[in-house]
Amino acid sequence: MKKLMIAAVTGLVLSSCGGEKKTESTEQSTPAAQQEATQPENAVEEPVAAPTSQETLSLESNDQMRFNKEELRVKAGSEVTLTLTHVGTMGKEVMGHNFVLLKEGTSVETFASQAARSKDTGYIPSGDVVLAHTKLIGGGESDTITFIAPAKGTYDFICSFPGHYGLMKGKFIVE
Ligand SMILES: [Cu+2]
Repeated sequence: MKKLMIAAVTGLVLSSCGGEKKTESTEQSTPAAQQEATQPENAVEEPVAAPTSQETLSLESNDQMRFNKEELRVKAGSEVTLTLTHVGTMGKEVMGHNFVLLKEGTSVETFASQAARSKDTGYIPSGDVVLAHTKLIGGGESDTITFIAPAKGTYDFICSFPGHYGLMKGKFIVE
């Protein structure tokens, strides 16, 4: 098949006169390749809310009740994959951690006090102020979540285990 096509192209080139014609002839002799090239363009129009890019974030938490980052940055519209790791050894009953991303303008203090009363749901209270969260993990564990970055802005993230948000907090910046 390849040999046949090369022969066809060579034939066309030989029958034409200029070097410029060579590329033209190649294009004309491969209509199938051209059709394939147009297919991905059509497919792109279908998923309207497709993420514009991928972001991978990793965040550590420890037995000293700390995250290793106070700031996380992503691009608006990107699909974010975040992994929270507990690098300590203490169990989640005494030193449990999670990552909770809050809607812009949420009072961290008010949310944290609601969260502290929501032990049965991993300290995630019901309501609509949580944009994304991991599960509660103990030493040696990790949890990975994927979510679409919210609109441009600065958001608070905390660990909602009782008493942790004072130290375990940071800014999630979408730009
Ligand atoms: Cu914590």
